[in-house]
Amino acid sequence: MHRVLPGLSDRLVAPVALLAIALGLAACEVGAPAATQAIVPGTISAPREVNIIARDYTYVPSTVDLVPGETVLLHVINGGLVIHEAILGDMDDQLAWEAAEAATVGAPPGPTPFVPDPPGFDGVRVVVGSGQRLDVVWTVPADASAAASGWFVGCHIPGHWEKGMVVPVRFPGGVPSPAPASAARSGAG
Ligand SMILES: [Cu+2]
Repeated sequence: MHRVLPGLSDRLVAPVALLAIALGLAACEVGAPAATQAIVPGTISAPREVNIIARDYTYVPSTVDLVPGETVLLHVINGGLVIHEAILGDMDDQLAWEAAEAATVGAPPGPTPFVPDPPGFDGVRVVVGSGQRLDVVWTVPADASAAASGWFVGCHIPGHWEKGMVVPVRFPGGVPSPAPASAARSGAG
């Protein structure tokens, strides 16, 4: 479940803009992701803030850390020039959304047509226009790390997944989910 918090937007735009710039600069550096501090899992009364910045056509950060069962306050920011979305879910969810949104190809310009959640979807979907930011409170499913295919943040606006607009989710103590191509091979388990 999730809810949108439009009231926070004005106060936090400046700090988030600075963060976006900082993250954008960091993304230009070559090498492995920097070690991160231990995560204090968020709770319903004190959600942990998580920034996801969409660009044309990828995300910052390049790996999103989540703790199963924690409640997070997602700040999804679109720093790109076209509409994007952040769908957090396992690979089955990603492929279901890819199929569902393929039906919107050829729609007239304007807001993305309504697409219902695919059956069994327990992730979250946040659609953000260029320059827009949405804040969403969402609880990570407690069994998320059990998904054999791994979890990802992906965009299924038609054509964007093909451009590689997907980054892995990493759960504590684990390694990032394998890239989609290799995820398809590691079905055992
Ligand atoms: Cu996109």
